[in-house]
Order: sequence, then C-alpha cells, then structure tokens
Amino acid sequence: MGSNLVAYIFKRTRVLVLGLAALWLWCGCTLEKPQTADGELEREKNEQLNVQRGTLPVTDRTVKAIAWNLESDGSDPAVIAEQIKKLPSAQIYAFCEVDPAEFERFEKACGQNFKAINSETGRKDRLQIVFDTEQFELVRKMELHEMNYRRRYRSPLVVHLRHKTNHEEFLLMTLHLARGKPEIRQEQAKKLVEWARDQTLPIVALGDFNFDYDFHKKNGNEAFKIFQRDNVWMWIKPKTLIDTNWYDPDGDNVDNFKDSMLDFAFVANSAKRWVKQCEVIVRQGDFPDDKKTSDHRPIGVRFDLPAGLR
Ligand SMILES: [Ca+2]
Ligand SMILES: [Ca+2]
Ligand SMILES: [Ca+2]
Repeated sequence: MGSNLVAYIFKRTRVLVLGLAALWLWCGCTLEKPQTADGELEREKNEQLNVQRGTLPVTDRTVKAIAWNLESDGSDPAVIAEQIKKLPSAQIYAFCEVDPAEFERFEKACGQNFKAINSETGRKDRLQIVFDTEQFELVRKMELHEMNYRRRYRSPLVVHLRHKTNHEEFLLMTLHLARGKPEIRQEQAKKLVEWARDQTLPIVALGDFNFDYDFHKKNGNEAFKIFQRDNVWMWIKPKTLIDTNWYDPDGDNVDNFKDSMLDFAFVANSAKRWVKQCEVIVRQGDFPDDKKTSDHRPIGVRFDLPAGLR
C-alpha cells in the first residue's frame, strides 16, 4: 500500500513538473519571439522600453548631444566656458544666445578635437553647433533664412553630419525661435513643419523653441500646437519634466513661470524610430540665476544610430 502511494505521488509529481516545464518553455519562447511580423520594429520597441527604464547600455552607435541657451547678455563667458567643461560628455553641443566674440572660447571648451559651425544671423544671440571631428564628418551646413522674418531674428542652423564608422547620415538642427512676438514664432513653427516634411534624411532638432510647455496643463503655446501638426516632428519628451528657464523680472527670487519648459529635442523622418531619450541637466546651484550664469538649464539628448544600414 505504502509503495503504491509513493509510486502514485511520484507519477503525479512528474506530470506536474513536466507540465510546468512545458508552460515555462512556451512562455519563454513567446516572450523572446517578436510578436509582430516586423522583428526589427519589436527590437526597437524593446530598446525604447530599456531606455525608459534607464537600462540601455551605451554602444558605439550611441550619440550624445547637449543643447544650451547661454544667455549672451546675462552671463559671464568665462564662467559659462568652465561650466561647459564640467557638463556630461557629449559628441555634439548646440548652443544658442552666443555672443560671436565668444565663439572660439566655447568651441575650445567643448574639447580638443571639436569643430564649431557658427551662425551668421541673430546679432549677439547667435547659434553654434560644435561636434567631435573624430566621430563625425561635416557634409554640408545651412542656415534657414526663409524662417527668419527680415533677418531680424535667428535663422535655424543645420549641419548634415556623417558618422565616421557606421556612415549613417543625419541632419542636426539647432534653433532659437522668436520670443517676444507670438505670431513670428508661430510662423516659424509652421515653416519648420513644412521644411522637415521635404527632407529625406533623419533629423534631430534641439534648442530653445520658446514653446512654454506647461507641466500642469500638459500643453504649450500656439506655436507648440502648430509644431505638432501631422506628427511630422516627434518630441523626445523627458521622463521627468524639469523647468528649463529661470524668469524672475520682479526680483522676488521666485520663478514667474514655474513648471514650464522652453528647451526641447525633436526628431523627424526615420530618426523617430531610433532609440532616443532626453533629460534636463540639473547642476547644483544652477537656479536661481544670476548675472554670471545662464537663465536656462542644458538638455541632454541620447540617440542610437541604426546599425549597418548603409
Ligand atoms: Ca544670468
Ligand atoms: Ca521657469
Ligand atoms: Ca518672480
């Protein structure tokens, strides 16, 4: 009787173990296999999830870029240059509100093998893109003067870069849209949508868009809404929203536009499918702003170029 019971239990246990093993195998295979016909799309989705979880490793296809409004008329260039040196490492820097007299100083602050492309419009509020020449080759550069009403504002600055090892080409744009006149900013947003629609290369655009994105209303100003049209551009929305601009004209040491964002990174065309993430860079004591520092926080963007497409 006892041995029969042991045999019975053994048999049942074996069935249970085999059943569990089969279930485990089925689940494992199901999880590992892409659920869509397009395995590449599934891989990208998984990578995006890893980015959100902060677990994606840096690869040789990873590009890091930093955009920062340097507040040309309200900061000390020597202090800013030192602060640039202490930023997290990046291969591309996109500055706005740069005094042309300081172009060289900021170029040098980015690193030894870096080259600057400087804009010609904007008087003392110029744009500057500085990139690592060991990683990128400059194919061409352009300023989009058609978006600069009577050249009174700042023409967006674009560089066409080619990665030296994987040969991927893309457009990197920086801009500083109009602040004072909403109608000018809205016209610029509209033209940027049309311009991006006509491009074939992947585009990364980063800078001071002056879109006044309100964290509580979850929306920006009219120019922000225009820029969203037809989903031509995709916002690389930071996981944590952090105010990017200190604005305190009444001097009460309280930011008059709290929980608002002016600085953004967007992608268009095939760059929308790249692994990408953006975060606002907070440094100790950066706000409140003073006469030596910038009233903007830098934003850091990470994107992974596709592997072996060309
Ligand atoms: Ca300042
Ligand atoms: Ca603010
Ligand atoms: Ca205030």
